[in-house]
Amino acid sequence: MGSSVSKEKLDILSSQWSNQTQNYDQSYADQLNKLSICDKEAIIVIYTHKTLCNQEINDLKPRFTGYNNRMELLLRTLSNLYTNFLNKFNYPVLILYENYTQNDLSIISSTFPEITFLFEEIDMAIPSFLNEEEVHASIARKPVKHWRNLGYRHMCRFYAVDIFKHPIISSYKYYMRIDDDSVIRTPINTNIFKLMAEDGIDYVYRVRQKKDCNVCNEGMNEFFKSILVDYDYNQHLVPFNNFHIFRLGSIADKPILSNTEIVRNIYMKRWGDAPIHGAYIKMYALKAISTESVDSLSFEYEKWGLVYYKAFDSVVFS
Ligand SMILES: Nc1nc2c(ncn2[C@@H]2O[C@H](COP(=O)(O)OP(=O)(O)O)[C@@H](O)[C@H]2O)c(=O)[nH]1
Ligand SMILES: [Mg+2]
Repeated sequence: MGSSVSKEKLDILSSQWSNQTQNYDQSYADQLNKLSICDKEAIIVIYTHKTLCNQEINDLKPRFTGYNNRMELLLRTLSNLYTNFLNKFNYPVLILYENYTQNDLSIISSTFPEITFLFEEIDMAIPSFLNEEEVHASIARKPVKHWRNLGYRHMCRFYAVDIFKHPIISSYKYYMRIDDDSVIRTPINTNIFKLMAEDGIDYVYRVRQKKDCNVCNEGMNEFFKSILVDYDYNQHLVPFNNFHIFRLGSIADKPILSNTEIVRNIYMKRWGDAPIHGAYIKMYALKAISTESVDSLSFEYEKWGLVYYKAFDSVVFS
């Protein structure tokens, strides 16, 4: 285990961060002190909520059939993550959660005693520079079925902006996102983070999206064009990023992260974090690689893709 974080340092970090979004309590400080933070290489991040997998969701996502709620999906995700990656490469897992009880968290940590967990309750609000009623009215419009809800917008904002200022995550060199419905199906025998360091890779994503929804991302092309003349949303990479790895040093100090238009449009126009990541990659010429699908396996694709992780010899879906 590494050295503990001083209370003073934690207070500074916490006050900075709670100005942004989150509040920390003492139990968080205690957990943090238990985390081995000696090795600042990488942390795994899972943003989750414990909603029910009801019939409607099962119809939309048949792979959820048999699961009662997303905590059950999360346990499956953790099981695969441990068996196929963490048991060889022991990185901490930060779970940002909503609607889980303390008992749920105990079940999660006792089911996986080998995993070093940090739990943090999500406490996001609509930013004060936005009009709450307008945000709710925009969400209620629902012009497409995947317009989603407020919680989904908080999640997009987290991955598009807030994550890079998170006091714990930002102290690591890399973070890996994996969703509660993502499954690593076969062993990853390579230390992905070391491989990225060796090859100077800034961003690893699941697979390229042909295009994202234009209804959701209204105005995004014009916005990024006003910053970057040759930006073209329809041309450049939009990654499926429900599994991705970011080298934090490649993005965390960039001025774009302070541009409130991004946050405004996530709430008002349902801009997605994936095309926003694509724009960052383009703007800052980040070296991004896909764990790209192999064409001959394309018959295995589900709606969102069963993806063969060529580079890491693994299969993930989410
Ligand atoms: N806390 C919280 N997490 C959410 C919410 N909506 C989605 N997520 C999480 O964000 C990730 C992506 O959501 P998902 O519903 O799988 O979206 P999709 O893969 O884009 O269809 C998952 O890990 C979800 O648990 C929400 O309202 N609250
Ligand atoms: Mg998903």
